[in-house]
Amino acid sequence: MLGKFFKKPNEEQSDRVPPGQYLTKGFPVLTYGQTPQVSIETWQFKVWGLAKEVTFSWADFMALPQQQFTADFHCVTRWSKLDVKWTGIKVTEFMKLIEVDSKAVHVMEHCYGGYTTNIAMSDFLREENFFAHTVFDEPLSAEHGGPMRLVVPHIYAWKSAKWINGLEFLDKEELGFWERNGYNSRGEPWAEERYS
Ligand SMILES: Nc1nc2c(c(=O)[nH]1)N[C@H]1C(S)=C(S)[C@@H](COP(=O)(O)O)O[C@H]1N2
Ligand SMILES: [Mo]
Repeated sequence: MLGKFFKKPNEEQSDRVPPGQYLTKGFPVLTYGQTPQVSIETWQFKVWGLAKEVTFSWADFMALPQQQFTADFHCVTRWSKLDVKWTGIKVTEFMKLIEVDSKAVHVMEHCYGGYTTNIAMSDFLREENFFAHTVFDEPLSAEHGGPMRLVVPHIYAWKSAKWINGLEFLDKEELGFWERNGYNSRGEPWAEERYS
Protein backbone atom coordinates (compact mmCIF):
# COMPACT_ATOMS: atom_id res chain seq x y z
CA MET A 1 0.00 0.00 0.00
CA LEU A 2 2.99 2.35 0.34
CA GLY A 3 4.17 4.40 -2.63
CA LYS A 4 2.22 6.74 -4.80
CA PHE A 5 -0.72 7.39 -2.51
CA PHE A 6 0.51 6.60 0.97
CA LYS A 7 3.56 7.52 2.95
CA LYS A 8 5.00 6.68 6.32
CA PRO A 9 4.66 9.54 8.80
CA ASN A 10 7.82 11.54 9.51
CA GLU A 11 9.01 11.79 13.10
CA GLU A 12 7.14 15.00 13.83
CA GLN A 13 3.86 13.53 12.58
CA SER A 14 4.26 10.04 13.95
CA ASP A 15 2.84 10.89 17.36
CA ARG A 16 -0.34 11.95 15.59
CA VAL A 17 -0.78 8.81 13.49
CA PRO A 18 -2.49 5.95 15.35
CA PRO A 19 -1.06 2.42 15.19
CA GLY A 20 -1.58 0.62 11.89
CA GLN A 21 -2.42 3.82 9.98
CA TYR A 22 -0.67 5.42 6.99
CA LEU A 23 -0.83 9.02 5.85
CA THR A 24 -2.60 9.62 2.60
CA LYS A 25 -1.63 12.47 0.29
CA GLY A 26 -5.08 13.06 -1.17
CA PHE A 27 -8.49 12.97 0.39
CA PRO A 28 -10.01 9.58 -0.42
CA VAL A 29 -13.77 9.14 -0.65
CA LEU A 30 -15.13 6.26 1.39
CA THR A 31 -18.83 5.69 0.78
CA TYR A 32 -20.96 2.58 1.03
CA GLY A 33 -23.49 2.74 -1.82
CA GLN A 34 -24.71 5.71 -3.82
CA THR A 35 -23.90 9.36 -3.12
CA PRO A 36 -27.11 11.17 -2.17
CA GLN A 37 -27.67 14.52 -3.90
CA VAL A 38 -29.15 16.89 -1.33
CA SER A 39 -29.62 20.63 -1.82
CA ILE A 40 -29.50 23.11 1.04
CA GLU A 41 -33.09 24.09 0.18
CA THR A 42 -34.39 20.59 0.83
CA TRP A 43 -31.94 19.63 3.59
CA GLN A 44 -33.65 18.97 6.90
CA PHE A 45 -32.32 17.77 10.21
CA LYS A 46 -34.56 15.90 12.60
CA VAL A 47 -34.20 15.03 16.29
CA TRP A 48 -36.27 12.25 17.85
CA GLY A 49 -36.31 9.35 20.30
CA LEU A 50 -35.52 10.40 23.87
CA ALA A 51 -35.63 14.07 22.95
CA LYS A 52 -38.32 16.55 22.10
CA GLU A 53 -39.03 15.91 18.43
CA VAL A 54 -38.06 18.85 16.25
CA THR A 55 -36.94 19.53 12.66
CA PHE A 56 -34.32 22.10 11.69
CA SER A 57 -33.68 23.79 8.35
CA TRP A 58 -30.42 24.88 6.74
CA ALA A 59 -31.12 28.44 7.89
CA ASP A 60 -31.46 27.25 11.49
CA PHE A 61 -27.96 25.76 11.33
CA MET A 62 -26.50 28.84 9.62
CA ALA A 63 -27.88 31.01 12.43
CA LEU A 64 -25.63 29.16 14.91
CA PRO A 65 -22.04 30.31 15.53
CA GLN A 66 -19.81 29.25 12.62
CA GLN A 67 -16.31 28.18 13.54
CA GLN A 68 -13.19 26.75 11.93
CA PHE A 69 -11.86 23.41 13.03
CA THR A 70 -8.60 21.66 12.20
CA ALA A 71 -8.73 17.95 12.86
CA ASP A 72 -7.00 14.71 11.93
CA PHE A 73 -9.12 12.11 10.15
CA HIS A 74 -8.57 8.37 10.57
CA CYS A 75 -10.34 5.76 8.43
CA VAL A 76 -10.45 2.20 9.73
CA THR A 77 -9.26 1.01 6.29
CA ARG A 78 -5.89 2.43 7.48
CA TRP A 79 -5.55 5.83 5.85
CA SER A 80 -5.20 8.96 7.94
CA LYS A 81 -5.26 12.57 6.82
CA LEU A 82 -3.80 15.19 9.16
CA ASP A 83 -4.89 18.81 9.54
CA VAL A 84 -8.17 18.78 7.65
CA LYS A 85 -9.59 22.31 7.83
CA TRP A 86 -13.32 22.42 8.23
CA THR A 87 -15.94 25.09 8.93
CA GLY A 88 -19.14 24.39 10.75
CA ILE A 89 -21.04 24.27 13.99
CA LYS A 90 -19.97 22.72 17.26
CA VAL A 91 -22.12 19.81 18.41
CA THR A 92 -22.28 21.42 21.86
CA GLU A 93 -23.68 24.63 20.29
CA PHE A 94 -26.34 22.68 18.44
CA MET A 95 -27.25 20.78 21.61
CA LYS A 96 -28.30 24.07 23.25
CA LEU A 97 -31.26 24.09 20.83
CA ILE A 98 -32.73 20.75 21.83
CA GLU A 99 -34.23 19.10 24.88
CA VAL A 100 -32.80 15.66 25.55
CA ASP A 101 -34.21 13.30 28.16
CA SER A 102 -31.75 12.52 30.95
CA LYS A 103 -32.22 8.79 30.18
CA ALA A 104 -30.53 9.19 26.79
CA VAL A 105 -27.08 7.58 26.88
CA HIS A 106 -26.59 6.68 23.21
CA VAL A 107 -27.22 8.37 19.89
CA MET A 108 -27.95 6.96 16.44
CA GLU A 109 -26.72 9.22 13.63
CA HIS A 110 -29.03 9.04 10.59
CA CYS A 111 -28.20 10.09 7.03
CA TYR A 112 -29.78 10.66 3.64
CA GLY A 113 -29.30 7.36 1.83
CA GLY A 114 -30.03 5.28 4.93
CA TYR A 115 -26.55 5.00 6.46
CA THR A 116 -26.54 4.90 10.25
CA THR A 117 -23.82 4.85 12.89
CA ASN A 118 -24.10 4.71 16.67
CA ILE A 119 -22.16 6.68 19.24
CA ALA A 120 -22.23 6.91 23.03
CA MET A 121 -23.50 10.22 24.37
CA SER A 122 -20.14 10.78 26.13
CA ASP A 123 -18.29 10.50 22.80
CA PHE A 124 -20.89 12.55 20.96
CA LEU A 125 -20.86 15.51 23.35
CA ARG A 126 -17.10 16.11 23.19
CA GLU A 127 -16.12 19.73 22.62
CA GLU A 128 -14.11 18.93 19.47
CA ASN A 129 -17.04 17.43 17.51
CA PHE A 130 -18.82 19.50 14.89
CA PHE A 131 -21.19 19.59 11.95
CA ALA A 132 -19.26 20.64 8.84
CA HIS A 133 -20.48 22.26 5.62
CA THR A 134 -17.12 23.57 4.34
CA VAL A 135 -13.74 21.92 3.94
CA PHE A 136 -10.51 23.75 3.00
CA ASP A 137 -12.67 26.87 2.44
CA GLU A 138 -14.86 25.19 -0.20
CA PRO A 139 -18.43 23.98 0.22
CA LEU A 140 -18.37 20.31 1.10
CA SER A 141 -18.79 18.30 -2.11
CA ALA A 142 -21.52 15.69 -2.31
CA GLU A 143 -18.99 12.85 -2.25
CA HIS A 144 -17.48 14.11 1.01
CA GLY A 145 -20.92 14.41 2.61
CA GLY A 146 -22.24 17.79 1.47
CA PRO A 147 -24.20 19.73 2.24
CA MET A 148 -23.62 18.72 5.89
CA ARG A 149 -21.73 16.01 7.71
CA LEU A 150 -20.71 15.26 11.24
CA VAL A 151 -17.02 15.13 12.20
CA VAL A 152 -15.96 13.20 15.32
CA PRO A 153 -12.16 13.53 15.27
CA HIS A 154 -11.31 11.18 18.17
CA ILE A 155 -13.10 8.14 16.64
CA TYR A 156 -12.50 6.32 13.32
CA ALA A 157 -14.17 8.27 10.54
CA TRP A 158 -17.02 5.86 9.92
CA LYS A 159 -18.76 7.69 12.81
CA SER A 160 -18.33 10.99 10.93
CA ALA A 161 -21.67 10.63 9.16
CA LYS A 162 -21.94 12.18 5.71
CA TRP A 163 -25.27 13.70 4.53
CA ILE A 164 -26.38 13.68 8.12
CA ASN A 165 -30.09 14.36 8.59
CA GLY A 166 -30.97 13.30 12.08
CA LEU A 167 -30.16 12.18 15.59
CA GLU A 168 -32.12 9.55 17.46
CA PHE A 169 -31.52 9.58 21.21
CA LEU A 170 -31.58 6.16 22.89
CA ASP A 171 -31.56 4.73 26.41
CA LYS A 172 -29.29 1.84 25.34
CA GLU A 173 -26.76 1.07 22.66
CA GLU A 174 -28.12 0.08 19.26
CA LEU A 175 -25.81 -0.74 16.37
CA GLY A 176 -25.49 1.26 13.18
CA PHE A 177 -24.68 -0.04 9.70
CA TRP A 178 -20.98 -0.91 10.01
CA GLU A 179 -21.31 -1.82 13.67
CA ARG A 180 -23.86 -4.50 12.73
CA ASN A 181 -21.42 -5.70 10.09
CA GLY A 182 -18.48 -6.41 12.34
CA TYR A 183 -16.99 -3.03 13.14
CA ASN A 184 -16.35 -2.06 16.73
CA SER A 185 -19.18 -0.26 18.48
CA ARG A 186 -16.83 2.52 19.68
CA GLY A 187 -13.92 2.69 17.21
CA GLU A 188 -11.17 4.53 19.06
CA PRO A 189 -8.14 4.64 16.71
CA TRP A 190 -5.39 4.85 19.38
CA ALA A 191 -6.71 1.63 20.89
CA GLU A 192 -7.18 0.14 17.39
CA GLU A 193 -10.83 -0.63 18.12
CA ARG A 194 -11.41 -1.73 14.53
CA TYR A 195 -13.60 -4.79 14.73
CA SER A 196 -16.09 -6.20 17.22
N1 LIG B 1 -23.61 8.50 5.14
C1 LIG B 1 -22.37 7.97 5.14
N2 LIG B 1 -21.45 8.50 5.94
C2 LIG B 1 -20.19 7.98 5.96
C3 LIG B 1 -19.86 6.87 5.15
C4 LIG B 1 -20.85 6.34 4.30
O1 LIG B 1 -20.64 5.37 3.56
N3 LIG B 1 -22.10 6.92 4.32
N4 LIG B 1 -18.57 6.35 5.19
C5 LIG B 1 -17.82 6.61 6.43
C6 LIG B 1 -16.42 6.23 6.33
S1 LIG B 1 -16.05 4.58 6.43
C7 LIG B 1 -15.42 7.16 6.27
S2 LIG B 1 -13.78 6.73 6.32
C8 LIG B 1 -15.72 8.59 6.08
C9 LIG B 1 -15.06 9.03 4.81
O2 LIG B 1 -15.31 10.37 4.54
P1 LIG B 1 -14.81 10.93 3.13
O3 LIG B 1 -15.46 10.10 2.06
O4 LIG B 1 -15.21 12.35 3.12
O5 LIG B 1 -13.32 10.73 3.12
O6 LIG B 1 -17.12 8.85 6.01
C10 LIG B 1 -17.92 8.07 6.85
N5 LIG B 1 -19.27 8.55 6.78
MO1 LIG C 1 -13.72 4.52 6.77
